[in-house]
Amino acid sequence: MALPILYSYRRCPYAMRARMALWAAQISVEVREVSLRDKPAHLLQISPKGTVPVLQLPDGKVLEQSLDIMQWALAQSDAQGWLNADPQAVNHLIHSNDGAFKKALDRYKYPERYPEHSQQFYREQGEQFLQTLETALQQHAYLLGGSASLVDVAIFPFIRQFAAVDADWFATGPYPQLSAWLAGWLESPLFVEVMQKFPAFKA
Ligand SMILES: N[C@@H](CCC(=O)N[C@@H](CS)C(=O)NCC(=O)O)C(=O)O
Repeated sequence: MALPILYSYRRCPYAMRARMALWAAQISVEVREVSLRDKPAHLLQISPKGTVPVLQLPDGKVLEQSLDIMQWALAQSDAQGWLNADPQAVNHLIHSNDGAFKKALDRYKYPERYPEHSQQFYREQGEQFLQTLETALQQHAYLLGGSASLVDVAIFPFIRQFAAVDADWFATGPYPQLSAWLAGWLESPLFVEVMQKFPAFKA
């Protein structure tokens, strides 16, 4: 039987969250690792917006948002209970992550592209979200309680990027719980598995 096709890019945080959910649900997919500079015609045909991840199901249905792919995968199988979290709280945190935090992250990573402000300014903007997460993690081991949920998986790839801009600063900063939470995800067998290198897709 044909497998779902996943257009992915290894280092993309949106693609990471989608792969994490697909792997956690033990759904086999054909991974098509793309070059963002040379997107395959089939990807653009099924999803003209041209972002990854995109999942095409065997019946032809196309999921072109990472969160939709996560939700779909976990609806098939959710052995770890990642969907057992208050949907409103989930949406609120993911909205903050994908919105204001991602914007600050892009500017902190590439300050030369956004010369209106200093890198320090952009870092401080991102830190508002880091502080929210740190406070949550002081209360419980995961963002919304004592066990992991969709929201942890959806957010940690972005915190990974933020932390990596200046690893010394992050490691020694006022975010000990967040650092430990991030380290836990980075060391998890699931993350290691989804970060394996896939051969570049050739149409
Ligand atoms: N809202 C989308 C965002 C996906 C996204 O922006 N992916 C980036 C890579 S990390 C992308 O494909 N950018 C298009 C490009 O760089 O040409 C989702 O959640 O899937």
